[in-house]
Amino acid sequence: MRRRPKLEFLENRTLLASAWHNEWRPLDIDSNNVISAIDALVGINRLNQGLAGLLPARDSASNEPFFDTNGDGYHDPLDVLAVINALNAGLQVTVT
Ligand SMILES: [Ca+2]
Ligand SMILES: [Ca+2]
Repeated sequence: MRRRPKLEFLENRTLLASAWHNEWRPLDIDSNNVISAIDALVGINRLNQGLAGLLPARDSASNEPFFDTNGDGYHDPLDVLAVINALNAGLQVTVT
């Protein structure tokens, strides 16, 4: 039996990855290869500017910090809390 080729449409997919998420070092907000209090501070400063919420589109050439530590597309206190919790747990990491 010979089958005729036919075109099938795939369902729409939503890309869940956030461009504001540091894929290799999620808690390294300022992307300097060290997870430190500065990462928390950078995140807190943005929240204090009233910029919490859905993150805008990010220019691929942007060198802005990776505010979205949990990769959900939003910048909110949970992103900063993840850094603070890691630091409180004694995790100050230098990534080589
Ligand atoms: Ca850092
Ligand atoms: Ca987030």
